[in-house]
Amino acid sequence: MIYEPEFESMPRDQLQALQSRRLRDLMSYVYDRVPFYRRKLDEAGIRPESVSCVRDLPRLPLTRKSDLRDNYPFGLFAVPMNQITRIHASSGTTGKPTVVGYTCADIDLFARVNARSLAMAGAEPGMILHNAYGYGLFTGGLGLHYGGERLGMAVVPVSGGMTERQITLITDFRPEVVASTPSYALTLGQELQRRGVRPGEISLRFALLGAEPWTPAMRAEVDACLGVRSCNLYGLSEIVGPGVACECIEARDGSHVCEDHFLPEIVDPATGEPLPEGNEGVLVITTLTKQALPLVRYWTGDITRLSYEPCRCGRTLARMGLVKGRTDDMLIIRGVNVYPSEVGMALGRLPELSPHYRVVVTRERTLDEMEIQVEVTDEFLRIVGTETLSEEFVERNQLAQSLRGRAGHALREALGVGARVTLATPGSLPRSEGGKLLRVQDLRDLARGSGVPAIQGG
Ligand code: DLL
Repeated sequence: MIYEPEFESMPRDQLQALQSRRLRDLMSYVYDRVPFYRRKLDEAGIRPESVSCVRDLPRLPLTRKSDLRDNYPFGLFAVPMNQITRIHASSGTTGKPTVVGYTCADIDLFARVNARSLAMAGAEPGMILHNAYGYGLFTGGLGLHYGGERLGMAVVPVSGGMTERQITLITDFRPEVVASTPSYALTLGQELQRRGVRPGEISLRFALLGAEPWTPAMRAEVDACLGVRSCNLYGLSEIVGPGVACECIEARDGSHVCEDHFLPEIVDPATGEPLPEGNEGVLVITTLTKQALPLVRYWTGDITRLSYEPCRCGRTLARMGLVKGRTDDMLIIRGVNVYPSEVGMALGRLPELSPHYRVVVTRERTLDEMEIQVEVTDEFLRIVGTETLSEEFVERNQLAQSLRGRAGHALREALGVGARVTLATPGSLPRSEGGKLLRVQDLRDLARGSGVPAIQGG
C-alpha cells in the first residue's frame, strides 16, 4: 500500500518542480528568520532570490553538526519558542546533545513520513505495531508511535529493554509489525528461540529496523527467527528522526527517500563536491518543508549512494543504499552514539591511566561489544610492583582491579553504554606514525555486502 501516492509516485519532472518551488521558499525563509543562515549566505555572496531550482543546490553552503553545536541549544530555530511543541535530542559528541525542535506542522510531517515508512514496509491500518524503539529524547519511539497512529494502527508503546515482557506481549497481543533496532530484533528472536517458540507460532510479519548500521546477514537472521520480511528504516534527529527513508517490502532494494520533504545529494567526502548518480559518498540533505529547524544542505556524515531508477513498487522516490559508515569517527554501539574522543575524555579523569587507549568493537552475533584497552602510567606500574600487566595479574591485584572497575564506571557514565576495560602495559598500544592515529578497531565488518542500492537476503 502506498500511503501518499500523489507524492510518493509523482512523475519525476513534477517532483523536481515541487522541490524547486519548495527550495525557493526555504531560502527566503531561512534568510529572513535564522541569523546563522543570513550570515552564511551573505558571506558566500548568495542572494536567496537567486536560488531558483534544485540545480542551484551545489552553490549553497553546507550545514554541519558543529553548526548545531555552536548554536546550542536553540540558536538555529526559525520560529519563536512559543511555537515549538516538541524538543528531541540525540546523544552528544562533547557531552552536549544535538537538540532539535518541532512546530505542530513539523510533528504532523514527522507522523506522515513515518506512516509512509510503515506502509512501505508492509504495515496496514488495523494492524498492531509493537514499537520497541526507545521512547524519550530519542526520536525513534515517538516517531514510529505517531506514524503508526497516523496510519490507523494500534500502537503498543513498549519501548526498548525488558525482553521477557516484550516476548509475552508479542505472544499475547499478536502484533503483525515490530519496530526496533536490528540488534534488538535479533535479541528478541533469540529469546523466542530460547523459549522454544517457532516463528510460525507468532503473528509478526513485518519489521522496520534502523537507527544503526546492519548487514544483509543480520537481515537474513532476523527474518528467519522472527518470521518477518524486515525493511531498513533510515533517519536522523537533525532532519526529523526516523522516516527520512525506508525500504519498500516489494523490492527491499534501497530505501525510498521522502524526497518531497528531504532533498538528498551525494557529495565527495573530501571536497564536498556533488558526485554523479550511483557513486558512493556522503549523504547531504536539505529539509524542504520543516518550520522549526530548517536545514540547508546538512552534512549527515553517512556514507551511501543514491539511485533514481524506477522501482517496481511504483514509487518514484530516489532510493538510498545501506549506510556503509560515517565520515567522522562516531561509533554506534547498541544504538548509542559513541565518539572515541569521549572515551579519551572519560579515561583522562583517572590519573593512573595514560592518554594511550584503543577502542575495539566486535559484534557477538546480536550485540555490539566494546573493549577499551588503555595503558596505565609507569608510576602505577611501579606502585603495583610489576613490569608488565597481564589479565592474570589484574585478576590477582586489588589496586589494578579497582582501577579497572573505576575506568569501567567512568566510561559507562560518560558514554551511556558499558565497555570492557583492559589495562595495558605502557608502550604496548600503537602510536601515531606521523599521520592520524587510528584509535578505533571496528571488527563488526558492517560494510561487507552492503552493495548499493540492493541489499541481499530476500
Ligand atoms: O537514529 C533516528 C532513527 C530512529 C532512525 C529509528 C531509524 C529508526 P539519531 O539518533 O540522530 O537518529 O542517529 C542518526 O544513526 O546519521 C546514521 O549514522 C545512523 N542511522 C540511522 N538509521 C540508520 C540505518 C536516529 N537504517 C544516525 N542504517 C544516522 C544505518 C543508521 N545507520
